[in-house]
Amino acid sequence: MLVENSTKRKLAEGQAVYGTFFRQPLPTLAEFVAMQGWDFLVFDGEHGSLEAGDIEGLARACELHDVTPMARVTTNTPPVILRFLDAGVHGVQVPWVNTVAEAEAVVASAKYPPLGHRGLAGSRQGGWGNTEPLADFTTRANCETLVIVQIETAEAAAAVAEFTAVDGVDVLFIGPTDLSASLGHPGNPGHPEVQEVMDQVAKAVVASDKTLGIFAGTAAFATEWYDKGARYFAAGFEGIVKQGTQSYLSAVKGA
Ligand code: 3PY
Ligand code: MG
Repeated sequence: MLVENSTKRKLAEGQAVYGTFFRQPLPTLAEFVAMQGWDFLVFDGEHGSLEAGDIEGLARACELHDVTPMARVTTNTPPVILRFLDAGVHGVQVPWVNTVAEAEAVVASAKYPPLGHRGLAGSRQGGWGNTEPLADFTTRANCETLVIVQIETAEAAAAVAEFTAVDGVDVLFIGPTDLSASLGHPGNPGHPEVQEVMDQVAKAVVASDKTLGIFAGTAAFATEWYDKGARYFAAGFEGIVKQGTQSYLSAVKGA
């Protein structure tokens, strides 16, 4: 149930927030992960097999520990965004948003009138109308829902200044991996040309009233991008497990 979006509040207070993508349909594991101190988990429908039906238990696991449940949806279409939100996530992260019109479409799908045209019904996100009238919930949801668009193509990066003017978008999130492919260096986000485009995107976003987000698989990368102004960081769960495992095993077995 969406009462307060603690990640959105922390961002408004100027805090940095850290989360991890999660793509297993396993609420108990999500609960364990939520207890590790993350600010949010992003349930990944894009690079994972999670469906809206998996979200209810996963979101509940987060809510037990005041961790914000988010979803990365498969596609930028109203019914898809609606089903993930209704199931109980507190915000959506939408991949492959390449034009301003597509960014506006994300907002339209994620917000109720008068800000958008999200379909309205009693849903898990709104407590099925048990705790407040639906009319009040629509106002709350319009304030609390976190809207994130991913900038991960050359086309999107070139349009970043226009993206920063789209009302209702909270975070512009750089996807370094897809961006590397789009710029002709697939799998090499460290390539100077990719870095240069990422830096241009960062400057435009930091100069605006939007939050800069980025995929940050390591603490070192997150720290580097904190210094560039990013405040919303999402890691990959498998990468985090790998780093913890390798750190343990190299300590006990030697490098
Ligand atoms: C990318 O790097 O392409 C991403 O989508 C990261 O989440
Ligand atoms: Mg991507």
